[in-house]
Amino acid sequence: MNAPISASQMHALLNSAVTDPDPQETAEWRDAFDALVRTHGAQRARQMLDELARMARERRIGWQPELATPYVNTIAVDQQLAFPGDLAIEERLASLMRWNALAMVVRANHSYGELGGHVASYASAADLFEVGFNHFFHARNDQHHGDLVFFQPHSSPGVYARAFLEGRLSEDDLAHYRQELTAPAFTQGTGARGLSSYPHPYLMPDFWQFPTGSMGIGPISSIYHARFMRYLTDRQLQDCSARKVWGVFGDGEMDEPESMSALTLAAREKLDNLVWVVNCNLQRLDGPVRGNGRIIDELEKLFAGAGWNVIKLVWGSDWDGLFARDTTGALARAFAHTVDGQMQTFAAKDGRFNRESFFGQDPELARLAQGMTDEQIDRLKRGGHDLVKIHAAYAAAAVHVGQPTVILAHTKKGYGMGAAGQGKMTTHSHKKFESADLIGFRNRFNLPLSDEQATSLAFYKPADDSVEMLYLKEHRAALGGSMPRRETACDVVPKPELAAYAQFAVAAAGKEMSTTMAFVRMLGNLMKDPTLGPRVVPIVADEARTFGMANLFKQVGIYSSVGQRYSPEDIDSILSYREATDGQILEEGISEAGAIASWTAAATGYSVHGLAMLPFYIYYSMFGFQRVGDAIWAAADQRARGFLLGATSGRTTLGGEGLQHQDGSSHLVAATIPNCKAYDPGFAGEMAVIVDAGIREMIVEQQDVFYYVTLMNENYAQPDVPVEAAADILRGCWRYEGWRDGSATAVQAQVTLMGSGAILTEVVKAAQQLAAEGIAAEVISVTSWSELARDGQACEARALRGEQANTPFIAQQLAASHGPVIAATDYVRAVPESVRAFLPEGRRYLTLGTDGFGRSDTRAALRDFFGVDAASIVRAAKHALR
Ligand SMILES: Cc1ncc(C[n+]2csc(CCOP(=O)(O)OP(=O)(O)O)c2C)c(N)n1
Ligand SMILES: [Mg+2]
Repeated sequence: MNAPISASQMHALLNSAVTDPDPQETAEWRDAFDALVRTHGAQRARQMLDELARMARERRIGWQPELATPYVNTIAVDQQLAFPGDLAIEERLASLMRWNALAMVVRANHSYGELGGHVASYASAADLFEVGFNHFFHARNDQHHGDLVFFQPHSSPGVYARAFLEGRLSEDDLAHYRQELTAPAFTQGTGARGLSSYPHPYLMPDFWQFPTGSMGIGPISSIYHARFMRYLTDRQLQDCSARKVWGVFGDGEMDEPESMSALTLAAREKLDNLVWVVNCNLQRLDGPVRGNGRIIDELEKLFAGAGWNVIKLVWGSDWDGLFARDTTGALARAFAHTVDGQMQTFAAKDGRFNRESFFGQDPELARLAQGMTDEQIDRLKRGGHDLVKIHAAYAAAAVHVGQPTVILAHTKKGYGMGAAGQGKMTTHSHKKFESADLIGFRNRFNLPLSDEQATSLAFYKPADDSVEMLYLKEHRAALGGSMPRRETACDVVPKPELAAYAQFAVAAAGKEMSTTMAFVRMLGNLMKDPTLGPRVVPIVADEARTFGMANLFKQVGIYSSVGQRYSPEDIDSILSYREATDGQILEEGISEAGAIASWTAAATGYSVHGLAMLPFYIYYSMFGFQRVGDAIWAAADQRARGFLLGATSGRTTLGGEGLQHQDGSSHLVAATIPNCKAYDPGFAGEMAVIVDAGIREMIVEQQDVFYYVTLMNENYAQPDVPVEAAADILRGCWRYEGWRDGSATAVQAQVTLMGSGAILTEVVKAAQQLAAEGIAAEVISVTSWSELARDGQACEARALRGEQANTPFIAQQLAASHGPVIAATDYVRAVPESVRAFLPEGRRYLTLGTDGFGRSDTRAALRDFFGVDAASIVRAAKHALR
């Protein structure tokens, strides 16, 4: 509680809405309990309550303890750690951050009204950030691998403002907020750099670590990063025990399913290295988060129910005295009836209004406010704006053991924006400030600015030798230096030769297998490599058995922070289910959102931990780009390096599964992500060449790309893949000669058949059928439509720039043949259509695809239905030759 609240106050607080049929009896019970606490202490009281709860359950009286606590601070004044800083200096610093952040946004919009930007979010979060920066967020240095901090995206101007005072960004840089292209650094390579709208590691690779711009992705990502740090520690790859993950998120953001979906995982895994600060400014973009309720209460129940340690940070220090004087519990009663929509109105109005409307609702409240001026009432702080209270909450969270902590910080949206925006419905995007508003802001925060400086939105930086600057630098130095800071230095892990782990796939000699089987065998072999093996992170979302990976359970174990506390049912089997603290597989259960967050954590280990890891997340291809595409987009922003394996891929290969499982579009989406290299290999040997090249590119050459490879579950004879074809396979297509069975008769015409993945075998059958009918065909195995299209686009772009234009690779590959070209895939037609513009001139191009909904039937029936089977390809070829 803020002040040690008396028993009667608390009683009023808890029972304000309940009518008591026998107050005397109640009083007797209360007195008895009071006496128990007084004479035998809290431990005995808890024991007694447990006993009563047990009895209540026995008698089945239908009672459940409320998960909510009163609308006051969790940390009592007498438990509050003394503030270790200089409050006045920190308050001045916070005010400067507020000012520079505001000036940056408003200036950008004075120049170009279309640029956007936000003031109100940071205005509410500034103190939450500042306490972290001054006292808690540890940067990476020689002694400490660094904390991970997720910043609320719309508050990025505040983070830039701090980087400005710390000397990391210049005034000129701030003047290029949201002008990344017009900034001189973009065009000339030197000078002011543009500052990205939100935290984007892709755009500011030495600055931002974690992309949070898409609501919900930061929260879930932070949980899986915290869990991945445990994984690294338990597997003895890196000791992360001294590091924390801090995340500041919005209260509106908590409505995102991703924000909530892994709360129980965090509690189950006892992630006490994780602290969330939910900035409860009670508003989102359109209006109140819970106008008719209280978001803090709702979140408290939710997090407590999920097993988190909840710290409510509701009221600032000036309320301590009010609570202490409130002998009848009037404040508590009032809060219990005040919903957030009303609380927002109080935030938007002045002291006089609040005296009349809030304190005026009850004579007891009015009495409490008697000695205060309207100005003092106006300045009563909410907990999330009080540096002392925030520090106490963070300190308690930092030492809490056995649970993740959430701090529910009560703030005002647009804090200090005055009539221009504080608590206003429209404050989220408010960025037009009249001169009077700016002067008001200056006065409100005692900024050392003249009228002229305030109205001209001058940035302000104190002198280097001022107490503020010395304080700021000293505190950051003690915490390892500036943050956020993204680093990329990591060791190069040598890669085994392809032949050492995948010879069986490249020299398959006609052996029947599916590309999934081949992949799993390769993965098992790779994990045996003494150097690279331990860096491999296999990730599944409850589909390991589907993909034939059950043998890995025993071989490398499933990661569990507690080992295996049961004897598995299949203990006698050689493939038994084995959980272990040093287990290597991350089995995420049925959560593609969780699995992709896990993959992102591993795929960015090279940067976040300076430790290159090699994750392979294998899943139903339909539940990847379609299901968690935005999370993959964020991983791309975070410059992830790893493999995504879309298994049971395609729309017709996965026979019986039907509409919701059959994927015809993942390659279309994958193609839209610039640093994603997407491949749809038909042969095991092609797949091996691609995976091998990916490992080299990501782990050895340390390029910021990730690979998407589709795998099939259809068994067929796998040909040898010649070593000379490797380069073409990686560029996107190669001429496959192995299909010729010698049955060709006289040459009548020529046709080229292109196909990829699941449909390559149909293309081969079609070529053989055509050849048997005397129509000479050629087969081009396409391994990546998107790489071919990108190459074509690059050639075209060079030509448009007037540079030496080379021929697109696909045109080169087709140059040796003539006649029409037929392309068939298990994806929508837009996939093969993506290369149309880059074919040699004058060649007829017909594409076959699987547009529409999938359905369940046999592969043969499905391929016939979608028109991608051998017969359809033959028909198309003959049609084109007519
Ligand atoms: C997935 C997603 N949907 C919508 C948005 C647009 N958006 C940006 S901020 C915002 C409101 C944020 O409210 P809250 O989380 O409460 O943060 P506050 O600004 O109030 O601190 C919305 C809807 C987004 N960025 N991401
Ligand atoms: Mg909010």
